[in-house]
Order: sequence, then C-alpha cells, then structure tokens
Amino acid sequence: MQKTQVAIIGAGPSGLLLSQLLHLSGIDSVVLERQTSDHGAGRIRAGILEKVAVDLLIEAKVGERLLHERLVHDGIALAFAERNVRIDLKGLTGDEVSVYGQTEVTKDLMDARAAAGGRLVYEAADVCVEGLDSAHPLVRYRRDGKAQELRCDFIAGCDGYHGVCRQSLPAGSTRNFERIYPFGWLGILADVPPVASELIYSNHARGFALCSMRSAKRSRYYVQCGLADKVEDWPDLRFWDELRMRLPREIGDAVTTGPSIEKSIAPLRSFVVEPLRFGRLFLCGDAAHIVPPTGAKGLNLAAADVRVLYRALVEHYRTGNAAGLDRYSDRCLRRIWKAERFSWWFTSIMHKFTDDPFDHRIQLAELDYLCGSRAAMTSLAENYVGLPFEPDT
Ligand code: RFL
Ligand code: PHB
Repeated sequence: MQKTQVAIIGAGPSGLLLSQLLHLSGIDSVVLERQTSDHGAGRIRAGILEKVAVDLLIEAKVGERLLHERLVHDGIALAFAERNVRIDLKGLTGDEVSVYGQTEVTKDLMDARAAAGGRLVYEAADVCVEGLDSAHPLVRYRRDGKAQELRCDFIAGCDGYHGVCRQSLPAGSTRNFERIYPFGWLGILADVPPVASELIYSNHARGFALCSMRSAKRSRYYVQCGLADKVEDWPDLRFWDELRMRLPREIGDAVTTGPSIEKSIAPLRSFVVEPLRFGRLFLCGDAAHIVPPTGAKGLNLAAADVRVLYRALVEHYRTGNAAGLDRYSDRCLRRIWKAERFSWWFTSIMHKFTDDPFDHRIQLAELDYLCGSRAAMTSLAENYVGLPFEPDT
C-alpha cells in the first residue's frame, strides 16, 4: 500500500501545478495520470495567461522560460463590419496578458516535477476513489495490469471534464449547470508569421474567426465551424480561404498561409458543478468547470483554483486550521461564475448563432456601442486581463 498526503488525479496543468506548489511547501503528493507523458505534452490548447496565472507559475518556480519566451500583449482587436478596433488593455486597466502556450506550461511543469523527483504515475488505468468522507480516502488504480492502492489525506480531482472524480460523487450531492453551444472551433497551428502583432477576434456574417499566435513565427488561427464538421472536411486550403473571408479585407489579404502542423475541432460548452468539494475530495480546473474558449479563461481559472486549494492545504498542514479548505468551494465559485458570465457574453456577441440577419445587426450594434464607450471597453478589458482576487483570497 502506497501512502501520500495529497493524491492528485490528472497530470494536466492543474494537477502538475498543484503538486509542484505543494512540494515547495513540503507537502507530499502523488499524481496519477491515465495517459502517457507524451500525450499531455503534445496537446495544443490555451494560449493566453493572465497575470494571476503568470504570478503563480513564478511562485511555483517554473517562470524562467515563461518570462523569457512569452509575448506580452497590451491590447486585442475586435473586428466587425470591415472595422478593426483596438481594445487598449493596458491603457484601460494597467494590466496586460501573456501569450505562452499551455503545451509549454505543461512541459515546464513536467520538467520541474521530474527534477524534484516528484511521484508521477503515467498510464494509471481504472482510477477509482473511495472513502471520500472518511479521514483517509483510498485511490485504487491499475499499472501494467497490476492492482495498486494509494492511501491519502486528501484527493484533488484535477482530471478534466471527462475525468472520474466528479463522476464518483454520490448522486444528489452536487448540482450541474450547463450550456451547450450550437457550433465548435476549428483550430490550426502553422509555422507562418501571425497576421498582426496582437490577437484579432472577428465577428463576421459567415461566423467567428480568431487570429492568435504562439510566437513571431508560429500562428494559431480558429474559425467557428459546425458541430458535425470533421477535420477531414477542412483541408488547409478551405481553412485559409474561410479565415480570410471572415476578416476585414485588408487583414484577410495580409494573412500568410502555409501547411498546418496541427488541426483540431473543439465543441463549445459552459459548465459548472456546485459545490467543488465533497468530504476530502476537491475538484479543480476543468473537472469543475468549462468555459467556451472565447474569453481565454479556462487555464486561468484552473490556476486560480489551484492557488486557493494549495494555500488552504498549506494552512491546514501548518496550523491544523481547516477554514481555508471549508471556504475553498465558495471562494472559487465566485470567480468561476464571473468568468463563466464573461466567456458566455463574449461568445454571444462574436459568434453566428442563427441565419436571422436581425440577430447579426444586434451584435453589430453591440460591438459598435462597445467600441465607442470607454466604460464598456473597460469592462471588457478588465474581464479579459483577469479580475482581481477577492480580498480574503
Ligand atoms: P486537463 O488539461 O483536461 O487535464 C486533465 C488531465 O486528467 C487526465 N485524466 C485522468 N487521469 C487519471 N484517471 C482518469 N480517469 C482521468 N481522466 C482524465 C487527462 O488525461 C488529463 O491529462 O484539465 P486541467 O488540468 O484542469 O486544465 C484545464 C485546461 O486544459 C483548459 O481549461 C484550457 O485548455 C482551456 N482553454 C483555454 N484556456 C485559457 O485559459 N486560455 C486559452 O486561450 C484557452 N484556449 C482552451 C483554449 C481549450 C481549448 N480546447 C481544446 C477545449 C482553446 C481550446 C481550443
Ligand atoms: C489561443 O491562442 O489558442 C487562444 C487565444 C485566445 C483565445 C482562445 C485561444 O480566446
């Protein structure tokens, strides 16, 4: 029988960051991951980090490459009706965002955990959590076909939306809130210079498009697509044509195209489970909530959960005070619901939901209002760069 203080299920950014921060505070953890290590490091997902996330990565001592390689962005642009309007994030809020891929964050965390001799079990199959309301919960899993047991004080469910932890909670102990959107995002990565130095979010009668990047030489672009669309339906040529059509003409004409090195489709969803805690199990990151990617909030919310949970665990182990653990769910949910609202709203004004031209006119009016009002732009900017933590967190 193995033992640890905190059993962490899932080696995505939430699980790895939590184990690294706990380690730096002298708290032992074991991370159990279903996939291989290559799988986690290979996924192209988030690209934008708020200051809260950057600060936490620095606190976790994985900030060195991030600070060296990130692109600092002081603004974003909203494109609509042949206009391209810059939202001056820095001027409106004093804050900025960092462009640094989730793939890189994950690699940095994996390296740090390996260097510190952290216990990470990849290819842990059939993970199952038991005794959640007892003093010492048990995690069972299989490795190389052999049954294994891990006894712990706490379990952190960092196993993403499709993970086992949330699904293990007793019926009736939680409530789910969900909205499914009638479209997805098709994303491609290509080694071509980005069309602009800052991100462009574009509302177009044909559907939403986003111009993002990973570096000065590597672009990340997205177009809104149908839920039934398959990657095979979108050869590179079709993607580039569609992207260019959805941007103001002079920007579309300036897009440098090239072969894609990754292409994937993601459905869009809003989801929250309440509460985030059951007994000694704490849900963290995508296991607890999903936002549509429009607001770039998913990874940032995950980092915010980890910040609250790790501080509460440190307080518990240092002083025996469980107040932080007791407040974990409520503290996180306040931030989560604000990010849910922002992501839902930004999605709703940027995407094509219907073929009704009335709906599009209403969106264009909202964007026109937004870009003419300092108050409205400030509201967008302060949500985009990330809201401050409430005073007691
Ligand atoms: P993850 O990354 O899903 O990791 C969960 C891990 O748990 C493992 N797992 C299990 N392990 C053991 N046993 C089981 N039964 C298990 N079940 C699952 C999985 O294999 C996996 O390794 O969740 P985590 O750590 O909470 O991290 C969350 C972020 O990955 C996510 O919020 C972001 O990627 C969302 N997101 C964005 N967030 C941002 O902050 N900014 C962005 O710009 C941004 N862009 C995006 C995004 C997500 C996207 N997709 C694909 C959904 C763009 C896209 C297209
Ligand atoms: C990305 O670069 O992958 C990205 C950027 C901004 C978003 C979503 C995704 O809102």
